[in-house]
Amino acid sequence: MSADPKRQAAARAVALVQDGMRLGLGTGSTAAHFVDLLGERVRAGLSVVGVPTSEATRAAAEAAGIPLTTLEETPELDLTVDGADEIDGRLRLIKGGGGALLREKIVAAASARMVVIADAGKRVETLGRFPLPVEVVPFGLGATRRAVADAVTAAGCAGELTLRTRPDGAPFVTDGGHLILDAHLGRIPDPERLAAGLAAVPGVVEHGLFLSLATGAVVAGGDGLVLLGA
Ligand code: ABF
Repeated sequence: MSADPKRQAAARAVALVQDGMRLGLGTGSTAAHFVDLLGERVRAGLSVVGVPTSEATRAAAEAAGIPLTTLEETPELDLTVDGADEIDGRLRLIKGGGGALLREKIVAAASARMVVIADAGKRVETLGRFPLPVEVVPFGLGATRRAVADAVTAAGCAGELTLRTRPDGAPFVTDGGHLILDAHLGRIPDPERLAAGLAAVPGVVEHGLFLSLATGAVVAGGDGLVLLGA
């Protein structure tokens, strides 16, 4: 077996895939291993269809020979396999470091099961060390930013909001044409409260707290493969 924990986790998740499944295909370097390994099984005769969560994953899945569909054609999925930036002991996640959180959340919510694949470094006691992405529409950015800051404070958190930029300094624009505010909070004592507060802000399209969405996780690293609910 591969020594790379991300690939180990992906390989374990590929074993959960059964013939005929409708799959959500995640984004990021761990999910890329899953797409690669799933492609091997498809080329060996496995029949599945997948909905990609980003243009990057669409390209990788097409290159791997995985048949693709859309949520218009296939609104209910059996299983989504995706990475995460943080995962706590209750399978609550921070996602969106790669900027694909909106499609990732839509696809996860359309899936009967969502299995997270990650290396052990992603496990945390308390969410929040990783900056929480908040996807916003460009219109009204200043006002939305103030409202997001108020929601953060009301949820008992503190920290800076930064507009995500590309390496050339231009604003990072998501696949949906939106911007991302990263909330550097350190710790999020009540993720449900913060999620509700952010969702109530006009101009916020989505945020990176994935709560009650993951049904299982495969975490690879120090202790070997650890399955949480998967
Ligand atoms: C996606 O990719 C994101 O939600 C998350 O931000 C990131 C994890 O990337 P990696 O697997 O490369 O650490 O799953």
